[in-house]
Amino acid sequence: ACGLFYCCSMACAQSNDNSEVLTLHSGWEFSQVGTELWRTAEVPGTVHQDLIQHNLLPNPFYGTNEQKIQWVENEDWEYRTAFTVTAEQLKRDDARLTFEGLDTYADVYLNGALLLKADNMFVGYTIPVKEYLRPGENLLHIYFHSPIRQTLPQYASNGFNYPADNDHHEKHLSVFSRKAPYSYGWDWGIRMVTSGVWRPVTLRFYDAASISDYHVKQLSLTDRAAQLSNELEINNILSRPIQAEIKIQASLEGKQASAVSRTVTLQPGVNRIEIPTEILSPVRWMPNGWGTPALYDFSAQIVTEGNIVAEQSHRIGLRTVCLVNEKDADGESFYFEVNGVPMFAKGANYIPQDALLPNVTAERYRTLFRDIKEANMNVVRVWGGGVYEDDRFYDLADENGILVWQDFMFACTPYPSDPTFLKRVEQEACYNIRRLRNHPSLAMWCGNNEILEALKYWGYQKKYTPEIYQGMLAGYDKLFRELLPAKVKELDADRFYVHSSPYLANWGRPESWGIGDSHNWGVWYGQKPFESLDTDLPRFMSEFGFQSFPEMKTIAAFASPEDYQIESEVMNAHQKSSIGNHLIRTYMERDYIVPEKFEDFVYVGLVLQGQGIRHGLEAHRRNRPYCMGTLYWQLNDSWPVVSWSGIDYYGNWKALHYQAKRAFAPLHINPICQNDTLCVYLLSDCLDAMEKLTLEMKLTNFAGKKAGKTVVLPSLSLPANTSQCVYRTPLNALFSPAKHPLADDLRRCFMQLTLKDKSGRTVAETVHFFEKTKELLLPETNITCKMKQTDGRCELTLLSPALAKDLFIEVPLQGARFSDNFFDLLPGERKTVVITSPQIKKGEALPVRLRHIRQTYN
Ligand code: BMA
Repeated sequence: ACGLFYCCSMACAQSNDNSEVLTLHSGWEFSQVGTELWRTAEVPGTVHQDLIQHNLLPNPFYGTNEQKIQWVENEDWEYRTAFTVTAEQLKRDDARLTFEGLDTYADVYLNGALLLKADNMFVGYTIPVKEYLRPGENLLHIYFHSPIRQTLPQYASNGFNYPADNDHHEKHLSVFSRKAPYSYGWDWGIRMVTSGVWRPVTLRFYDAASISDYHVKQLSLTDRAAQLSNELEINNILSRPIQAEIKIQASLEGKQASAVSRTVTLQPGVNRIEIPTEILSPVRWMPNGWGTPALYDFSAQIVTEGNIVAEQSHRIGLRTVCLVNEKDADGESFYFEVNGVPMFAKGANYIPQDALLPNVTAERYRTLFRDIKEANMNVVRVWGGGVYEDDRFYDLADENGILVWQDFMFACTPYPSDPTFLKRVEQEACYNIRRLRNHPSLAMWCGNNEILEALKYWGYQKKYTPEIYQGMLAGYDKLFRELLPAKVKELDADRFYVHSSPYLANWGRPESWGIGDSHNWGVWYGQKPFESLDTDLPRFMSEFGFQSFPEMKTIAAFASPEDYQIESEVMNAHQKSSIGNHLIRTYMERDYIVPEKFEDFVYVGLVLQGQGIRHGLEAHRRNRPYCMGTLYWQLNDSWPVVSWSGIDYYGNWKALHYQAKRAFAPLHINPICQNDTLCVYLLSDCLDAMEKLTLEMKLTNFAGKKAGKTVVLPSLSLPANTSQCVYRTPLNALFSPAKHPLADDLRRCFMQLTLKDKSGRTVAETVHFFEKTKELLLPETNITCKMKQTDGRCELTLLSPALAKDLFIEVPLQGARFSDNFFDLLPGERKTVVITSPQIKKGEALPVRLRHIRQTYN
């Protein structure tokens, strides 16, 4: 069902065969159609990047420059390059040109011939070009039609405007194109409707046959053996049958695990071949927190007449992953079972890392996965308003044991469902399912983000005529209940598919909590308190979130001091949620004393977001197995902006990312006060039960004085993979109300909880406050800070005589990493923090600024 054209998964092949691959990334030029002016260009790239490079566009992220760059989307752009082909190369049996990504309406010409009219950014194209090539210089020329002008006639003949409200153009054209939705604007996104050759271009010369697809399918997995089927699609390009030997090898860390070979006759054209392999005593791929994500190196080779004519390889993880979605007494479950064990999913929703995708370097991908792993996450959701990510993304997910929830790229609006559109979607589904299905990290497919919810609850019934609305419903079924599941079934039958997230309905409807996954926007849009997360419990929270401003050094990257006001023009250009500032303030007033200074407001906002979301993450973990996962909105940013993210555009962790790391620790102590009772939960995501644990609970006042009896619970046992309440006490039994009124103690004391294993080693610790931060009688304090600095590293030793709450260590280096930050510096406790950054130099004192909550009262 998928034409060969679209389905070549060559992108992930690392070949040792005797083909020759030219990367066509040099000598490119671009021109605005109508100007005849050609300038140098970068490929892979976008027209925006090239214009910026030539100073024809200002930095789009700075100030209000977003407005100044909008003209680019209305223009057509041409790209061209010349490359040399030798007579020798032309003697090879075949040549294929591969575009891994063209954004979007691209007419491709080679030596005067039209090769391709591309119309889908999400599809890679491989085209046989031998007949078009000539010895010596060859000319490649691509004409990119404006994605705006290209779709205006569709808009005009459509008869209504789609409700794609994140699209910041009055005419919602985004829905007509298979192009990253977020690039048209989003409630955290700059509008940059790009054009360009956004992924690699290669030309491959080879003989006899090529592997157009290699799927390593896991048939069964036990501790004794893994049975696999190597499913190959081989294209014999000769006009006669050829004898070939197909060799399949698998190894683990260089040690051979299996090798089979088979002699076959390849008929001209496409041959489908299945070769079984068995791996004895398989080492399983384990998610982060559960062990090592073991990866076997698989390769398939075609050997004819003693030559390896084609080779493809994949890294394969042996594991079972299923999404258990079954009716039960509470409604319908929704959880991942990995290698037979229910896994509590901990993670976040991922959006593209840049408004200009080709700017994302390998280094940035690596750093992002380091961030994910260090925060004890085991799942990331690739949300449907961005792109099907680069191979590098999934490779890193495989290597780091991070399961991927993969949306198809549809979000927050109905889409067309005419035959042309459906055909494009079919091609894109085929291409991406085949590209991604070998990844052990790929855990599930999801049809779209929030479109079912939108159709039911976002008021379209009133906004549109019954005919249009019925058409939207029918279109939904065609796309998400028919086409996409059929493609998943055909090409990736073992993976779970759900047609939408959330599964059923929205946060306004409590009856939906018990069924499938939920997006809880009761906190934020619904203005419910963070504490509502304790009781508004879903089976799986796939989205909930809260905004913050990025820290000052990120604001300083796009604004100058005169813009440092919440509602300045520049700050507003970087706050895309119309109610965002109001909601941040409303929530801050509930829990904090709202500071007057802008810098302090930014800081307290970061603390607020981190504490609030942590409250939810803990509630979700505490309520397992009813609730079996929590993914907050959102992991990262695509430009410097006010948003729901836990990591800003420059890679700086906000308080939220540190709080997520704490709340997601494999072993975690979670104290919670409800109705004047303190309950202490122990949360474990460990695969082994623990015995003889000791929990110590110590009460101290903010000046460091003992404030009550230390409670010690010895000999605790904690089953594997569980949440358990181990201690419960009325608050007035904890303190000595005879000496002080309880209310006073609650405002000036905290509890330090420490969990030790049988050898006395601390395995978890946390600090608990009994009142909202604004009620606490926080002391003034002087923190001493000693610094030791070498190249790349600065070690701070901090000491404070009294509590410094939510201490934030700021340094002016983008992307600097902190061993810890946004923590409570406890009275009299020495704390060492290590800051790393290539920009730290021995002998150049690093300017460090410390902020804590009490300071913002002055
Ligand atoms: C969610 C997401 C995004 C959006 C976020 C905040 O539902 O799916 O569409 O950015 O809400 O509004």
